[in-house]
Amino acid sequence: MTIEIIEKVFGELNALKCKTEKEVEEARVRFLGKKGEITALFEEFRSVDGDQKRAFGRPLNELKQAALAKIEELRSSAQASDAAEGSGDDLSLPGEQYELGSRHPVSIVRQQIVDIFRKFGYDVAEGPEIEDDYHVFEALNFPPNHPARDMQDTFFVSAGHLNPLLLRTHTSSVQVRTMEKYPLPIRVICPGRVFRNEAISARAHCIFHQVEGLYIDENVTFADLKQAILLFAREMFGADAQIRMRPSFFPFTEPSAEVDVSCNICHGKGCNICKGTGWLEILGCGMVDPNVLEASGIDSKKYSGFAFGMGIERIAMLKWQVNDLRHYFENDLRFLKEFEGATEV
Ligand code: 2U9
Repeated sequence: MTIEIIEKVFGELNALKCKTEKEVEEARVRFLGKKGEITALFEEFRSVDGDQKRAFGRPLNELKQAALAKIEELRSSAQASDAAEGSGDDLSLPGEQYELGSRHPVSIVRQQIVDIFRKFGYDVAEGPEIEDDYHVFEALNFPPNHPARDMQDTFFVSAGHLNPLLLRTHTSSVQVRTMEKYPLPIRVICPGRVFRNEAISARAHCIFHQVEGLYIDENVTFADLKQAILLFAREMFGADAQIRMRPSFFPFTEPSAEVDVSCNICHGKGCNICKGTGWLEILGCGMVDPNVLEASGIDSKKYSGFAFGMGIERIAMLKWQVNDLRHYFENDLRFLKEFEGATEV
């Protein structure tokens, strides 16, 4: 054993470079393994004469400590660069295909209706789905014994007191809140989800969506209502759409009407969509009952207004000839995929 040999191994150790963890392990075996260079020097040290042991013992121990530290240092930098280079997966392989969703037909039609009325200058308002009796019935001129106030027709959240909480049966409550809060004139549409205690069938569901509108100002007349509905029908169903009005009744409007649009399939000739009549019912409307205006603190001698309401699912069924309302709630991808890209008015 000579000091030169120990220094030579020191030199090799200092010059050591490793890129991967595998190379570090090879280096460890080369220096410190069972047959490693440093292990061999320790073997040789055993047979060194007693008086020489002092001269070699210390540098040998320093060499071993330096080797352990160097290997540790190389190992952590190799680990870091392996991690940065990734898992070794082939990144050029094609990625997994994710199926893209598309907008639900109810959302598409809701947006179309909202866009049309925004163009006419209406603001959009939303309100709570859990409402109180006052905003759903009382302020809208429903008499105390009206059937809609019955458990058979309305889902109650809390009953047994004067103003029970319930799931709104129409979005008219949002217009009532708008009248309470904002100054006149008011021109607002209220899209939203509504709830009725009904048996589910092809033509009815216990949850559906509405858009309702309200316009209040001085000198608003039935002629304004008719024009607004005609312009809406033409935007929604095509420039050649015709409308007709039939007298109807709602507690909150007087006079009231139901509106039909000329059938967009047979153009009035009569087909199985319009059941041979040439007309399709699209909405209800009327002049806001003076009692409704007064309940929200509006002077019914000075102001008048019109209101309308429509079911979004119904409009979508007419637009796309869907024959069963239940399709809208079942999330069957075969149905939903038919509306991919159907976003234009
Ligand atoms: C206020 C005053 C009046 C909203 C109106 C209708 C007529 C109507 C139905 C259509 C089908 C509901 O979805 S449906 O079942 N709606 O026929 N809605 S007038 O009248 C209002 C609203 C708010 C303050």
